[in-house]
Amino acid sequence: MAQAKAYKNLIAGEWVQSSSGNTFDNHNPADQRELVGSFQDSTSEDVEKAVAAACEAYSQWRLTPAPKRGEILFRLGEILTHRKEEIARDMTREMGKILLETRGDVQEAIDMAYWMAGEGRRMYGHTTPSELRDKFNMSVRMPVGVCGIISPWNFPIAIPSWKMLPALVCGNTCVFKPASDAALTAVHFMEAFEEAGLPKGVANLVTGSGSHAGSALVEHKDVRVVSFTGSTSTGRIVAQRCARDFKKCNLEMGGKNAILVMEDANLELAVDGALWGGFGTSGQRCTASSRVIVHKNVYKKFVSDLVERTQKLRVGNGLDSETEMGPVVSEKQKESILQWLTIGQTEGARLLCGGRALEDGSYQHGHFIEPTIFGDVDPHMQIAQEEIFGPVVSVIPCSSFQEAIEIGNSVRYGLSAAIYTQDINQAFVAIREMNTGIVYVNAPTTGAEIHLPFGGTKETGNGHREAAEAALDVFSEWKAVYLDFSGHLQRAQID
Ligand code: UN1
Repeated sequence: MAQAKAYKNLIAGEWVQSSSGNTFDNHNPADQRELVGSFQDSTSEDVEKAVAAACEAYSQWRLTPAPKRGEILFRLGEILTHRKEEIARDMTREMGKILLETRGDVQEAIDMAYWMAGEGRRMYGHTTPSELRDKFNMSVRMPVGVCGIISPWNFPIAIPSWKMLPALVCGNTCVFKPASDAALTAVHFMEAFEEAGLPKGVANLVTGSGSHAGSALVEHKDVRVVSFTGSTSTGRIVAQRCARDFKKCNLEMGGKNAILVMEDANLELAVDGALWGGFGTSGQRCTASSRVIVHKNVYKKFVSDLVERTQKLRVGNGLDSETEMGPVVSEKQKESILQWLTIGQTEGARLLCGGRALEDGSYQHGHFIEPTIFGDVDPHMQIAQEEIFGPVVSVIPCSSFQEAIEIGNSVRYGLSAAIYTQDINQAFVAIREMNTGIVYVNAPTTGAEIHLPFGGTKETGNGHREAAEAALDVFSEWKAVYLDFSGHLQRAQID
C-alpha cells in the first residue's frame, strides 16, 4: 500500500499550503481503505495569490518568443512520456479507470504537448491585400492574459492539457483548479511543467472545492479567460458570471451520445463498439455511448450479443491487468447512478443485465456497479434523455434510418454520434444530419484525437472547440495590423 502524502498548491513556483490550513483526503475508489493523498482545501485568498502570481509572470511570458514557449511544451511531452506509467498508475488509484485507459489519458496529454509545441512555430495569422496602394495588412494572434482552468476528474491529465497547453503557447498564464477527485494527477502535471523549465508563476495550481476555489477563480477580475469542463448546470453558472465581466469563456458540458446501428451493419463490430463506448471509463465520459439506437430487423440479435458480452465483462480494480471495467469515482457518483437504475425501471425500461451495486467479497471496499443494459427504451424516457455518467446503456429500437436520426437528435446535448452501416450514402447523410460536434462511422462515440476540434452543439457547449488549431481561438485575440508606407494620408473606402 502506497504511503499517503500531503500535497501542496503551486503558486509563483513555490509549493505552499492553503491559507485555510485545511486539507481534504482522497481515497482509492477501488478500495476505500487506501488513502491516496491529502490536498489543500484552498480559499479565495489562495486564488488571489495564484492570480497575482500569474499576472506578474504574464508580463514576461507574453514576450517570450512563441517557438521558445513551444520548446518548453516539447520538453513537457518528453517528460510525460518518460513518466507515463507512474502517472497512469496514480491516476487509476485516484479515480479508478483501468490502467489501459489511464495510459491513454497520459498519451493524450503527450500528443497535445507535441502538437502545441509545433504550434509555437506556426500560430499562423493572415496577410491580405490592401484596397489602397503602398499599404500592408495582416492579422496576428495576441495572448489574452490570465486563464482560469477548471477541469473534471474523468480525464485528469488529458483535459487539463487541452486547456493549458494552447493557453501557454499563445503566451497566457494559468491558474489551474482541478477536480478534487483528480488532484494527485494535477500535482504530477505541475511537477512535469516545473521539470520542463516553465518559468515560475506561468502555471499555478490551486486545489479545493468548486464552490470556494473554483468560484473565486471564475469571479476574479484579473482572470480574462475561463475554460471549464463539467456539468451543464455548473457551466450555465460559469457562463453567466463570465458574461457579467465580458470574460472569454469556453465550456465543455454534458453528452447523451448515440450509436445508430443500421440493418446492414457489421453487427460484431457494432457490439464491440457499443461495449467499449458504453462501458469504457465505467461510462463516465462525456463522449460515452449511452444510447444505442438499433434497427428493428437486427435488434434481437444485436441485443442478445451485447448482453452476452456485457455479462462477461470483468469488473474490478483497474490496476489488475485482467480488469475490463473499474469502479465509479466516488460514493456520491455511485449513489447518483443507482438512482438512475431505479428511475429506468420505474419508467418501464426492460432491465436486460446488471442493475445493481457490487458489494460482496473483493468489491466490498470500493464503489462498483454492474455494467447495465436497459432494452426497449422509449426515447422520451429520462434514462434516454439525461446524462447518467455511469455504466448504463439504453438500447432503443427504431424502424428506419430516418427515425434513427430523429431519435439521435432528440436530446438537449450534441457532443458525439456514431453510425454503423456499410452504406456510404447513408453514412454521409448521418454525418450531415447528426447535430453534434463529432461524428464517427463504424466506430463508437468515444476516442477523439487531439488534432481535430473537440466539442459539441446545443447544451454541450457554447460554440467553442478544444484541441487542434481551434483551441487557439479560445486563448488568443486577433489583432489586425495596417502599415501604410505611402507617405501620405490614404482614406479607406474613400480614396
Ligand atoms: C470526456 O469524456 O470528457 O473522445 C473527454 C474521448 C476522449 C476524451 C473524452 N478522447 O472519448
